[in-house]
Amino acid sequence: MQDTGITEQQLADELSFEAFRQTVISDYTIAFQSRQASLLGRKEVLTGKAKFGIFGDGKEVPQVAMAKFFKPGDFYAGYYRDQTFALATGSATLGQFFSQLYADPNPEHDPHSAGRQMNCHFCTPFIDEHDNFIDFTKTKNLSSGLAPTAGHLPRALGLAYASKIYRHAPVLEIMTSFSNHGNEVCFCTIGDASTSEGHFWETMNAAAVSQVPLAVFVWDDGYGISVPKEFQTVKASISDALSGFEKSRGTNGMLIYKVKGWDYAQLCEVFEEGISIARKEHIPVLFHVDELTQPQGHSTSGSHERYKSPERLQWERQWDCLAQMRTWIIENGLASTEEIETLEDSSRIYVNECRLTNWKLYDNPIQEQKQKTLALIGEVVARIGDVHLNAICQELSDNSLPFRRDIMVALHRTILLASDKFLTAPILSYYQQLQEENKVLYNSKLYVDNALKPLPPELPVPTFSEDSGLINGYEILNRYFDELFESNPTVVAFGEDLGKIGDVNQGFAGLQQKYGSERIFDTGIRELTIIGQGVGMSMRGLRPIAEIQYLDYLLYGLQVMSDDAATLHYRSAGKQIAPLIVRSRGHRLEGIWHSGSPMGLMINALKGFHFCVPRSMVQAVGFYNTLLEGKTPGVVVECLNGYRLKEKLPTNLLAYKLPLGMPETVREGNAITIVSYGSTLRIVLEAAAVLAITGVEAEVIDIQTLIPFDTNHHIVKSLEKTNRILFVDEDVPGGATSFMFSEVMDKQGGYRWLDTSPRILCSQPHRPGYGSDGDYFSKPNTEDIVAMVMEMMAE
Ligand SMILES: Cc1ncc(C[n+]2csc(CCOP(=O)(O)OP(=O)(O)O)c2C)c(N)n1
Ligand SMILES: [Mg+2]
Repeated sequence: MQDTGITEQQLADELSFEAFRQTVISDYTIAFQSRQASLLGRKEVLTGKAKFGIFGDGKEVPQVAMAKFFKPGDFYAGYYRDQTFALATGSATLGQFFSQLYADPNPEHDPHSAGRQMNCHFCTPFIDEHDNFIDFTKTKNLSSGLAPTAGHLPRALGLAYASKIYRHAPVLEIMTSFSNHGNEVCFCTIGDASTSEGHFWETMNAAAVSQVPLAVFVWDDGYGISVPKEFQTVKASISDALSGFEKSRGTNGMLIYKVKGWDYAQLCEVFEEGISIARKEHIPVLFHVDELTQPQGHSTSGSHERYKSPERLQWERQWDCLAQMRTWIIENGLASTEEIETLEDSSRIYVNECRLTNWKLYDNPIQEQKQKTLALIGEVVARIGDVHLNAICQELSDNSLPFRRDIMVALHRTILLASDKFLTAPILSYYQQLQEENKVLYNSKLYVDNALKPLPPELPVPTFSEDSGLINGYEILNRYFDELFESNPTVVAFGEDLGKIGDVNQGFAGLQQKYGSERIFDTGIRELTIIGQGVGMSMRGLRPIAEIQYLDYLLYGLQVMSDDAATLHYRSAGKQIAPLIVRSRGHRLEGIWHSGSPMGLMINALKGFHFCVPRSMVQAVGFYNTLLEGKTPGVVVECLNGYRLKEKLPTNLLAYKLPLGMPETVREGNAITIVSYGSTLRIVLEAAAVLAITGVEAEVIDIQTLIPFDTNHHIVKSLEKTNRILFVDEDVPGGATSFMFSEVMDKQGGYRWLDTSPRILCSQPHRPGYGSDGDYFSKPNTEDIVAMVMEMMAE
């Protein structure tokens, strides 16, 4: 080495100082650009280019700090303030930020949601173009965000919990593209006010009990829209409120740090320590990031001057994290004021360029549609000179910021009003072309592609040997789960009383001892996070069976199923899946809260799920096999009163699969079609036997799945023969019977085959009274069915 008078140590120090300096400048640049994006974003809304905006201004500095410790393999579940984190981790670009703000439906422009989500809801691909999981260990993985506050916390628990399972279950060691020995942390963010939600507390408790690598960052800006934290959180401090959760020697619990959100150096130090412990030891950690601000207020929907005092506003200006970081950089000699100003000037230009570029990407295709539409309508006007058509043209021509819908309106009106069908033929064909295109843009990807197609009818069916004896329904499930856990290492099952005693009806009896408590385990009484746990785990390649002990308690978990799991594939425009299976038991048993059959509620809340309602445990096994073959989330409702009914044990428990959306005719007849499912189906069969004595042969159809519903229109074929139809179940009036009715009458055109008015028989509108008589007088029974059929036969 040439003698420069500088020692190697000095050189190394200088180099490392320079590297540090560069890192800080780079972080500041990202934070500054993010702020510019927020400022410009708000303007885009005010000038009408975007409908609504919610931004991460005031939260930039903790997010560049947090991003430093987010490694390939890690997962993120957060909320709408995290644009800086998304930019700093390379998960989003500024252009994409603007595309999402404009609701650009092109997935190349907004790969996070293809314009389906409000802005600042980020997501990275979890599956490839063939719907197979990617290698998660090589990428930084952002699970798709949600707008319902704290709605993502239960999923975050599951994403973190998967690390625990991957670390401890030896059978999963082969899953090397899913986990590196469970070293992945789930980073989860939440606003201070949203910690008031039960979701937060349930998740914190579950994480602290379970000891999973979950890192929760609370962005505390003192407000939830206008309501200050004094009204949100006990002692107005989430870290104080959680102090009892803190881990001490020999206990479980979590680490709790409190740190000021404008203190870049301190944030880096605290995050580094907490994350490394979470990663290594699987201890959850909470970072209470205090003293943050909201320079532009909550969203574009209002101004914070309405509820913040002048003193508070002044304080926010002074302690704005970006301003503080800037001062810190200059005071510590990391950059001069001039250097910072130069960087800021070029950043302003750059962000504005990104805005413009992505505005054009969004707007150009619509302008092209507008021009083409004007030309097409113009041709007709030139020929027939219609005043109404002229007005349509004028209106569209004057619209400088058209939406796709404005084009459709103009085309539709023209087709409707122009009398000459020959002249409007090109307009009609363009209209139909756009309809198809818009369907793909706005109505695709609710289900994983092809998953709604029923499986082919030549599927393996249950087979029985000569000596297949009759055993209890629960024993069939127990033998099935035994074989399943032996054959498929990715399956895990959990719920209340599911581990040690093997569930309240013994479906898992003895299996925890055999397959280990990493894969079959008890949880606390916390349905919301049982579901969330299933969602997060299934997103990471496991096949969780999340058990809700009784269907009546599904309501506790329904929000996560509906808002998160059911919307995931749609809202990520096909980039993510959550193929969890929710197992529960329902329909009639005893009393108000152990007899629930809220099928209508579920049908409406769970579009995006498959929903199976097997009449027996043999059928239930077939649906578990089918769901495990697919990639769509599913629910299986076993019959609560079916566990001790005797069924024949199939010899091919793992092999047979029941098709989805294919009803089965379980009794043939030509007098009337009776449609039902689940526990009520057995009562319908009893009624059919009674009716047969009177000479009325009823055809009984088990619909088997409510979603999808009778995709081949099997029911209407029966109606064509019988000309009478009755729908029976034990849901409340207006529930699943009404759904089945409308499917058959409306979608299948069943009204064409009716000789008498179609009927519905369901439960009373109240919950069932307790005991056998409570059941008899609250839900449809054999006599009710027979009486109604006789009435219909007499018409
Ligand atoms: C379940 C639910 N309730 C209400 C809202 C409306 N809302 C959106 S954000 C918000 C305030 C959230 O405040 P905080 O958690 O402190 O986050 P911040 O916006 O301050 O970062 C409210 C009430 C919602 N999105 N979801
Ligand atoms: Mg807040």
